[in-house]
Amino acid sequence: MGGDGRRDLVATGVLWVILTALGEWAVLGTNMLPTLASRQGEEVDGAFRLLMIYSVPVMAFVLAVLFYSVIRWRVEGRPEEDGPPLADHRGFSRTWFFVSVGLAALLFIHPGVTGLLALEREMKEEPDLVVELTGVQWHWDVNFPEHGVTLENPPELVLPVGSTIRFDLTSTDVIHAFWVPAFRLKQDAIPGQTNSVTITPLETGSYEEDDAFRLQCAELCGTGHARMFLPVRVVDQAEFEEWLAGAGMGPMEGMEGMDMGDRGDGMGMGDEGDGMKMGDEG
Ligand SMILES: [Cu+2]
Repeated sequence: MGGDGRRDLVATGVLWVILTALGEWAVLGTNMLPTLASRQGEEVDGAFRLLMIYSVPVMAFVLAVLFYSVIRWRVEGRPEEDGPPLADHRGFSRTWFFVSVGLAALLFIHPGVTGLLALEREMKEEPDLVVELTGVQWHWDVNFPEHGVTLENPPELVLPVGSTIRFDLTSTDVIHAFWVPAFRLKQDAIPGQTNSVTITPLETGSYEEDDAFRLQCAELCGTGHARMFLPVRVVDQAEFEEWLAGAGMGPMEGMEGMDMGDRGDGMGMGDEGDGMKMGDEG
C-alpha cells in the first residue's frame, strides 16, 4: 500500500457508505414479500426485515473492498508473476472476528430467541375455531370438528377473518406440510401424529385475486406434490358461517357432507375405505 494506504482506506470507506445507503434504501423502500394476511406472520416479516437491515452493511463492506481492489490493483495485460504475499493484519482479523461474533450473537437473541418465544405464545392462544387438515397424496381433506362438517378434497378452504384458528395436521400416507404463503408459517403433517399451528387471518382475500392465498403442500410428497394445493378464501364471520352451513349440507362438487367424523386423529381405521366409498372423483 505504501503512502497511498490512507487514500485507499478512505476511498473504500466512502464506497462502503454509498453501497450501504443504496442497499438500505432498497431494503426499506421495497417490499419483496408476498401479501401478508396473518398476525403471526408479522413476527416472521419483522425478523426478515431486521435480518436484511443488518446484512446490508456486511455485504456492502465485502463488495466495497472487492470492487475497489479489482479496479485499483488491476494489472494491465497478462500478469508475469503472482501478486505480493498478503501478510496477516492482527487488528483487522480481530475486529472482523469480534464484529461477526457480536452480530451473530445479537441476531441469535433478537429476532431469534425473542421471535420464537413470541410465536410460542401465539401457538398457545385459545382458538376460536379448530380446523383439522389431513394430507393425502395429493390433496387435502378438511374437517371442522366443532361443526361436524367434513370435506373430502374440497374445491376451496374458507376461513373467517379475525378469528384465531388452530389447524390440526396429520397425514394418511407420507409427510406433507401446511403452508399458506399469506400466513407465512409452516408445519409438517405427519402420519400417525397431530401437529398444530395457530393462525389469525387479519385480511380478507382469495386465491383468484392473489395466489398467496392457497394451502400449498410444502414437503415433497411424490409426483403430485406441486399440484397439491387448495385455494384459500378469507371472508368475514357471517359469510364463513353461511359457507359452512352450505358445505355441511352438501352437495358441492368434489366434497362430501357428514362423514364419520373420525378423520384427523391420525391414521384412523377405515380412512381408506371411506375414500373408496365416498370419493367419486378419486
Ligand atoms: Cu407435497
